[in-house]
Amino acid sequence: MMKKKKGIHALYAEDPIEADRRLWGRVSHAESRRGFLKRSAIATMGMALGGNIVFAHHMPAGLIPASLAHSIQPFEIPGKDPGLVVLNDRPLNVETPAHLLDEPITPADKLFIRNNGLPPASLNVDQWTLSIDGESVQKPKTYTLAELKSRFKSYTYQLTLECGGNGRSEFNPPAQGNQWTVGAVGCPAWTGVRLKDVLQDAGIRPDAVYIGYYGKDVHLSGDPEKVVISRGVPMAKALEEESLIAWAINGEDLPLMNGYPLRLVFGGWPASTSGKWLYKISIRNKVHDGPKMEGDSYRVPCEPVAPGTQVPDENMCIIESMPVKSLITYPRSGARLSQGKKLDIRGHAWAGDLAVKDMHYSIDFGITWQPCTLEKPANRLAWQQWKAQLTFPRKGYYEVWAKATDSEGKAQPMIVPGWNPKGYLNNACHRIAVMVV
Ligand SMILES: Nc1nc2c(c(=O)[nH]1)N[C@H]1C(S)=C(S)[C@@H](COP(=O)(O)O)O[C@H]1N2
Ligand SMILES: [Mo]
Repeated sequence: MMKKKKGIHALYAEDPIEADRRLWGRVSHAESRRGFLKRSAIATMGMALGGNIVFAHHMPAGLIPASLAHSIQPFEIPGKDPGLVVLNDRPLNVETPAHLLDEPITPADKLFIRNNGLPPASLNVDQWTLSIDGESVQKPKTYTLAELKSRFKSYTYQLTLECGGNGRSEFNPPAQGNQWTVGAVGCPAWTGVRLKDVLQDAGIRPDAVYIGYYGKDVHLSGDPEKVVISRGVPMAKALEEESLIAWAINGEDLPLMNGYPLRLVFGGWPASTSGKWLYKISIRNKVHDGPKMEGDSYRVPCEPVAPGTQVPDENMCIIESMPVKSLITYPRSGARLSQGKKLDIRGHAWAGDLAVKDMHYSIDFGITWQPCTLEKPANRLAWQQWKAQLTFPRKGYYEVWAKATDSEGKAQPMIVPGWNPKGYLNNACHRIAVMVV
C-alpha cells in the first residue's frame, strides 16, 4: 500500500500527463496540466474509482484522484494512535491522517512527530533546568522546572502547531525531505508559562532582536557536540501573550516525542520554531544563527520563482506566519453515501497569526463554491471549526474540496502554490473522495 501510494505520487510528480496516460490509458487533449480528460479516460478512471465521475468535465488532467492520493498504511508507535503514519523512523517523523484530527482539541496521541535528530538519550527531569542567556540578556538566569511552575503564572491556550513542510509531497519538481501529505498539524491545549514573563524576569536589553532555543536531543551522527536544530523567532513574536514555555498538552505531561519535559510553542508559525526538550534560550542581538536558520532550511524565496530554480542565499527569507489552510476531518476520504441522503462534512481552518474569516466547499473541482458555517477560535492562534451539509445531484464519484479565507482576504489556492527548494508552505485546498451510490 505504502509502495503503491509513493508510486502514484512519484509518477504524477515526474510527468502528470504521462501518468494519466499510463494509468488511465489515454491522452489529455492539452499538453499542459490545465488540460482536461478524454471521455475514454474518464470512463477508465471511473471504473477504478468504483463509480462515474459526475463533474469529470471540470476535472483537470494530471490530478491524482483523492480516493487514491490519500490511501495510507498504518504503522504502530508507542504512545501514539496506531493510525498515525510513519514517514521516516530515523529520525522519527510521523503524520496524522486527516480523519484522526477530527476533534476540536487534538489529543496528545494524535499529534504528529517531527524529529530532526534522536530524542534525548536520558532524561533526568528532577534535575531539568532552563537557562536564559545571550548577548542581549540583562542577567543570565537558570530556573528549575519547579521554579518555572511556581514563580510564574501559568496559562493554557489552544495553539496550532504545523510543520513548515506539511504538504511537501505535492511539490513538483519534488522537494527532498519528509513527504508530508496533510497531517503534520495539530491544535492541542498547551499549558505553561509565558515566554515573555521569563525573558522579562531575566531582563531584555534594548538591543535584543531574536531568541534562539536549544534542546537536549542528540544529533543523528551521535556527536554530543553537534546541535540538532536551534531556531527561534523575532522579539515581537517571543513577547506575544500566547507564546509559551509549555510542559503540558491537554493537562498532561508532554509526550516524550513531543518534547517532554519542556518546550516552546509559537502558534501559527512554522513548528520548527517551537523547540522541544528545551534547556536554554538565548536572547540574541541579531537574527539567531543556529543550525537550520540559514540556507534553504525553513526559508523560501523572498519573491516567487519558477519551479526548479536555484535561488541564491541572499534571496531566501525566513518563514514567519504560516499561510491560511484547512482540513476536512469528516468524513474520511473514500466515504460512500446513498443517493438522496445529505452529507455532513466538517473540519478545521487556521491562518498563521491571522484568523479565518470565511470557509467554502466545492463538489465540482472548484468551479462553484458554497459557504460553510465557521466558528470563532477558542483563543487567538487556535484553529477554527467549520461544517456544512452537502447534497449531490446524482450517483457517482465526487471530490469535496475545502477552501479557507483569512482575515486579510487571502484564500487557499486550488493547486500547489509557490514552488520553493525545500517544499514548504503548501496550503493548497484539501480534498476528499465521496462516492454516491
Ligand atoms: N529540539 C528540537 N526541537 C524541535 C525539533 C527537533 O528536531 N528538535 N523539530 C522541530 C520541527 S521541524 C517541528 S515541525 C516541530 C514538531 O513538533 P512535534 O514533534 O511536537 O509535533 O518541532 C520542532 N522543534
Ligand atoms: Mo518542521
